[in-house]
Amino acid sequence: MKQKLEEIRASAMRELAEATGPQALETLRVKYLGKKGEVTAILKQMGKLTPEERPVIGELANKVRTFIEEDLTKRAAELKAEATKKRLELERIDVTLPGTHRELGVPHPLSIVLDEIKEIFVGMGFDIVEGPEVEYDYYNFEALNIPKDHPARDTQDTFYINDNIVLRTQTSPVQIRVMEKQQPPIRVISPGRVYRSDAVDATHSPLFHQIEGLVVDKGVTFADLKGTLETFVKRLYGEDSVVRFRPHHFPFTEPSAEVDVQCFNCHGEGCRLCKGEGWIEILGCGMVHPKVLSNCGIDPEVYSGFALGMGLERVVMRRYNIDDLRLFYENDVRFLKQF
Ligand code: 2NL
Repeated sequence: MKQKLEEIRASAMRELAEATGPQALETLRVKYLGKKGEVTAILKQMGKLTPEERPVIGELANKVRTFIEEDLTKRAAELKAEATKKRLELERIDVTLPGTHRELGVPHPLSIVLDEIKEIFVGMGFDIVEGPEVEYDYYNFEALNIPKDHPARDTQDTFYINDNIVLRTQTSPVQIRVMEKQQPPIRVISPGRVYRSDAVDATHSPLFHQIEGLVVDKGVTFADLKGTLETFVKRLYGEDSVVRFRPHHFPFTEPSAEVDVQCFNCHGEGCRLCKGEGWIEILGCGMVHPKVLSNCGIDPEVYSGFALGMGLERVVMRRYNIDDLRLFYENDVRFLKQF
C-alpha cells in the first residue's frame, strides 16, 4: 500500500506537469482526490490494515493528498501566469510606430473672409438675413427701381426660370423682403450666392457671392454711410487704410458712390497690384432711392436709409493674392489646404 501511494504521488506529479489548462487540472483533481479518486480509494481500504500499519499508511496517504493539493494549486498558478504572458505577447503594441493620421478640414477661403465681414457688421449692430436664390423678377429688379429696359435685365446677363422668375443677380431682394415685413429701424446685411449669365474665365463665374447691407431709420444721412463704411474698411484692411468715396450711379440709390481703398502696396503711387491707379475699388453704396422705400411700404418723407453691395470673391482674391477665381470652385485640396 505504501508503494502504491508512492506510485500515485509520482504519476500525479508527472501528469500535473503535463497538464495544459484548468480543465485538465480539474480532471486530475477528480482522478486522484475525488470521491472515487485513487487516494480516496486507498483511504477506504485502511480498515484492512493492522493497527500498527494504520497510522503509518494514514499519515502517508494524508501527506500524498496534501502534496497533490499543493501541486494542483502551484500548477494552476503557473498556467495562469503562462496564459497572461501569452496574452500580453499577443497584445503587444509598438508605441514607436507612427499613428494613423486623421486629416482635419479647414474653412474655405471664401468662408474665412465672409465670417470676418459678418463679424465686423454684427459688431456694429447689424443682423444677418438670408433669402431665396430663386427669386421673382419683382424683388430682383422691379422693387429696386431697375427699369424694364435696363441692361441688367437682359437675358444675356440674367438666368430666367420663366418670365417672372430669375436666379437672383444680387442679394438686394432679401433686403426688399425685410423692408416689406418690418418697419424701421432696420440694420441688416445679406450675404449669399448670386448668379449672372457669364462665361467662366479668371475673373468671371456664373455663380459668385455678394454681401449687401441696408440701414433704414429716421434721420439716416450720407454721413452715417461714410462713417459706417470707413469703420468697416479699416476693420477689414487695417486702421491705417485710406478710404475714398467716388460719385457713381445705381438705379436703387441716390446719390450713389463707389468706395476705393488706397493701394496698400504702393500707397497711391500706382503699381501692378492696383493697375497703376493707386486705388482699389471695393464696394458700391448710396442713399436708398425714395422709390425703393415707398415700393416696400416705408414712407420716404419719414425715413431715409443707406445701402451697400460688394463682391466677396474680389475681396478674398485681393486678400490672398489669388489671380484666378476658378480656384474657389474647383475644390482642389492643394489650393484649399493653404488657408
Ligand atoms: C455693387 C453695388 C450696391 C445696393 C447695392 C441696395 C439694396 C437695397 C436698396 C438699395 Cl434693398 N440698394 N443695394 C446699393 C448700392 C450698391 O451694390 O457694386 N455691388 C457689387
